[in-house]
Amino acid sequence: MTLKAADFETVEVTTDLLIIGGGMAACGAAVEAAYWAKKNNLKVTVVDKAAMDRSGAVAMGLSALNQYVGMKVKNRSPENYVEYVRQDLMGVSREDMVYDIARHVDGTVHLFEKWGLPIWKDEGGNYVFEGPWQLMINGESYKIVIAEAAKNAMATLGDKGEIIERVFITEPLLDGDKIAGAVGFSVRENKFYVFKAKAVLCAMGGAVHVFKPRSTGEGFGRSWYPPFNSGSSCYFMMKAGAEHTCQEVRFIPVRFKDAYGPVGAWFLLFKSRATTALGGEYMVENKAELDKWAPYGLAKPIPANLRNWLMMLDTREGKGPAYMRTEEAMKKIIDAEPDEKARKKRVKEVESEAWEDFLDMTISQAILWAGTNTAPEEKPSELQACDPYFIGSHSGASGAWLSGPEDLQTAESKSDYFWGYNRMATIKGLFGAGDASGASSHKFSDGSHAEGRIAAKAAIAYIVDNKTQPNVDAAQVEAAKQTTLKPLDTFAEFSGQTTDPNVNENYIVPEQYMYRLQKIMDEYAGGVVAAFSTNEPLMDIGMNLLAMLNEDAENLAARDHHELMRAHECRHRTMQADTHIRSVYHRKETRWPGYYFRADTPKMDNDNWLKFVNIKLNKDGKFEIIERKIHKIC
Ligand code: SFD
Ligand code: AMP
Repeated sequence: MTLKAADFETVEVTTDLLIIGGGMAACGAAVEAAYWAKKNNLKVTVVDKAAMDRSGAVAMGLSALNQYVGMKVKNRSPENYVEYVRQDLMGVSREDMVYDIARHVDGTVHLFEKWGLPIWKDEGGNYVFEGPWQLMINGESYKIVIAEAAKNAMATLGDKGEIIERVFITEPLLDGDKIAGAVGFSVRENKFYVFKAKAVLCAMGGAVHVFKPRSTGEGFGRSWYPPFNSGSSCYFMMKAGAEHTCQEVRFIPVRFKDAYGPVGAWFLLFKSRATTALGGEYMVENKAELDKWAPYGLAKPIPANLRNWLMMLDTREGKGPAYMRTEEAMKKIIDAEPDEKARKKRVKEVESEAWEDFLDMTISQAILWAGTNTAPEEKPSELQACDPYFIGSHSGASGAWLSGPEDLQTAESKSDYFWGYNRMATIKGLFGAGDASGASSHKFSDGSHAEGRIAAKAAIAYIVDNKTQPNVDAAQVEAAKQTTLKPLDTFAEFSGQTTDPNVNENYIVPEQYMYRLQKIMDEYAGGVVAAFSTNEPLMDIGMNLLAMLNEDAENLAARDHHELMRAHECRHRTMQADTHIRSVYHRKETRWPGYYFRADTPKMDNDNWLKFVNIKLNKDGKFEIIERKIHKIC
């Protein structure tokens, strides 16, 4: 029996605060919302497309907490962190939001430890820093620890605390200029969900597979960013009409080739060098290039995108492959020991730390090392720039344009950066955190959790001030149901017409749709095949092809629950693609050359472009670009 829309029953959930997503930001939001909701007798509902224990980017675990300001142990201040982020993002960041997270993140880390997350300690009982801002952890079960705390907090609300897993959110619901809820469907049961809420906190992560990944065929799905984050934050908030920022600032990590193992521990903890086969140490040999990107290229630490760029210059010239010189770094660490006994002990320690770094976070990299007979103490490993991702919480910056905290505004910034509730979007009652929140990079896993807490506290305050449940128009729900379930009916109606159900003139299956999207982005928006380079004529073609792809999105078909999810992931990714290419198009300069290079405007232009490029989707379906000022707050 083919599954049809009519097979689905409608389940209605009415709540006060709806938290969408079950990742780091959502778990932080749940903890904080539970506390404030209990005080105010409010209901909180969390909905995740997967199971919170292992959902989102931290599913496999992580090996570091990448944001620890160390206000007490290092005597640093949030200002220091703002300076770091300003530098890394080439001057473009919402300093009020970065500061806000930085002042709260240490407390979040201490909570994680209390909840049971093992953070490395040295013999004196002090945290082991990986680099200046990063703490090493035994993080295989990181996400389970964080999800458990979120669930425990939600349980304190009794029947006013509800967690619904395996429900994929497809569309927002609105009441005029206010958010009113969301709709979605169960990926396991024949249930269409209508959530009605006074406030919605969006934390559905970033996006991968918008661009063609390097790993295809048998390796498909193996990318640095997890395949299940598919642009839902961007789609949901754009469709709600919320303004977005930095959608051009995608992230390209340099990683161990093919399995995407992390490099932070190698560069920062083990002090490894990276070299290219014919070019030498690119950070040294290509140093003169940094002058072109002054002042950011000349200050320390050198921004992530410029580190990429110096490597790319070599690989573009055919001097690759690039290598992480693991053998050299390990030898240096071991040789530094005073005698043979100490050296023997140190060898064992370094070997186990190196393998654990992968086993904690990217198990497949350890498997690849084993499968290719790679002993890191004997030979170097290849490094490569990944395909582009959207992850505003890391070293990218894409996300929604949100209100910042009132107390951190200057006389100049207040009118641009503050409109009532911290982390509220330009749509009333809609909040964002983590990857969903833009221009506040380098918050990573623990900063995203802290930001989730900040946003949830403000969302509850908003609900306390705005007690009336928004109206949800039945026609709007019906239209959203139709959009959500239509791919099932399309498949049911037409699939019998061809011998191969994947090929049909009446529909497109999600897998083929995704390949088309990725080909467009790869070739016209500066993906791997284009060596991360694009220009206006290329983007003109790309945008035209995207418009046609958008037309075909109406004809996506799905044969079961899983494929229905895939169909909506495709629609969500397309919104991410659209906002990205339009933002790159508008910014007529190259500011982050190691993320993308505009060959027609190859230089950074601080006089004209040291500002935010924002984008929103108007009710008539047209995109609007808005330029916004950058304010220094410290
Ligand atoms: O160093 C829907 N990150 C690292 N952070 C660190 O602090 N330390 C590290 O060691 C890190 N490394 C790392 C990292 C990321 C990745 C991919 C790798 C390695 C391989 C960054 C953090 O992971 C990242 O900053 C946070 O996870 C961001 O948090 P958040 O909450 O914004 O996103 P999420 O955790 O991915 O959660 C998303 C949730 O949304 C759900 N979801 N739910 C309902 N409906 C839909 N339509 C949905 N779409 C998505 C997801 O299921 C999930 O629950 S290092 O190597 O870089
Ligand atoms: P990664 O494993 O590459 O995600 O890195 C973890 C953290 O270390 C992030 O905060 C990175 O920005 C930082 N990092 C990684 N490599 C370097 C480097 N070579 N120099 C400075 N910071 C780095």
